[in-house]
Amino acid sequence: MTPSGEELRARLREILGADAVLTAAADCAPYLTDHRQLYHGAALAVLRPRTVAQVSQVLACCNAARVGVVPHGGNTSYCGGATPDESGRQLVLSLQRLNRIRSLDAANYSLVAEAGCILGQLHAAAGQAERCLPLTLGSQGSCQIGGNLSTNAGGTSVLRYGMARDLVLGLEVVLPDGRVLDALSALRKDNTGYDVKSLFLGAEGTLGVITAATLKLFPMARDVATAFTAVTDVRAAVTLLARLREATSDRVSSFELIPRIAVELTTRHIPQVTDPLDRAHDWYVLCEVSSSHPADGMEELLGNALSAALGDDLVRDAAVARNERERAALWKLRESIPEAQRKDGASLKHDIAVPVAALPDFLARASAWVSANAPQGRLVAYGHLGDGNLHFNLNAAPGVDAQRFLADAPRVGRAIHDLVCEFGGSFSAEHGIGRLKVGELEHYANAVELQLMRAVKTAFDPHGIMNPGKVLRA
Ligand code: 2HG
Ligand code: ZN
Repeated sequence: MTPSGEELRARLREILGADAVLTAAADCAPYLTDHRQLYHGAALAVLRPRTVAQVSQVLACCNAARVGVVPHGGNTSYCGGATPDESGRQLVLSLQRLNRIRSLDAANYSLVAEAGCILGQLHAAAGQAERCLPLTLGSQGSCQIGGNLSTNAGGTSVLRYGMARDLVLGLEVVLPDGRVLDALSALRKDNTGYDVKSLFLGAEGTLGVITAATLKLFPMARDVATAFTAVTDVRAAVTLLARLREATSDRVSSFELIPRIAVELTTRHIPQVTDPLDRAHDWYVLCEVSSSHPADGMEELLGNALSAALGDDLVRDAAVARNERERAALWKLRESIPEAQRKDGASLKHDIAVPVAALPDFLARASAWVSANAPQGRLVAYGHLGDGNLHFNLNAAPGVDAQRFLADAPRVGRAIHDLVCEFGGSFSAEHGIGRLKVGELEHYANAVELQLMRAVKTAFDPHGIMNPGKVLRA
């Protein structure tokens, strides 16, 4: 017999202790709305376990009761992946109290962290051991590693170090029936059958709950050079990227495309952000090259490559950071673009990827479509040119009604995504599917892929309790 909400809560209090089962509206509120305020859910309770054993008992209990469980990390998802639905019948499972760094092995270049560790906290721990964890996200002060791995987060270092999935050596996962998969290996080589753990990376909590991970570390960057560069156009930016890779022995760690409007929005809305250059240009690149050798001449290599590009009319101007403060200011401009967009008003977001070389043609075609078919939006297209991932976003033009603008999201999104598809690209490069893009996945994934995804879901979670309605519709 299905237990009532009150019976279930009583059982969960027995497992977790009363203080770890939140039910008061004010306590639960922060867990019920997503970062973009797209969804406002309800929940039977918010659970805050302290141990893996407790997570295991909670899932076994919910599996038996057929109650949906929504894993919740730092709540920085762009697709509503960590927000419960409106039924009030689901439970939110916060991982924030599982926040220990279990070990760090400098010689093996690895660390083992629990899901609730804040990404920035892991950066600091790696740094203390003279190592680097290269996953770099604007939200690193609050996002949690469990969420980063569950969504296979990207960020600004992907071109050199890969996505979150590429940084994982091992995982510990609690399965929906309560079993614990201990695959916390620290091996670089392990060819022993199917790579089961990799299925949880990017699964957004729909197959189980990641409770800990072994992550790869790298040598610390000790010679870093950063430049904010005005480029002639987007094609010139793509050429510049290849040149920098060649000139630096492939040590480009970030290569971010920034349009003029993003400089205008950040300087207007974000305190202390200023335009690094004297004159306005249409397109910029924030690029960073780095080496673990403290005197590898990174600044000289970057400077020489930029001077040559200036002579070849790829680059119009550049500001090279002279110290850490200037470097931080350049990164602040880039990282506060989403915040500036939010302060400017309603926006439609398209987290797309195409092959890097196709970006200029894609941008030209997609921008022409927007001018002709969505004049109520102002294009704010920026992002990770180095790996082909663009945030092809639109902000409501001044005077445009926000609700009407947002209501047009499906039409605009479908047109942009159709074009992405034509270019062999992805409609969700780094933000995942969550609840927002379930329909797009059904539309664009090929039939065989979808069948396999459903088969995996059924095999891992036969009663459909894990993050119901996310990634795949029930
Ligand atoms: C970024 O690259 C984030 O800044 C957010 O992925 C992008 O707001 C966005 O669309
Ligand atoms: Zn991004």
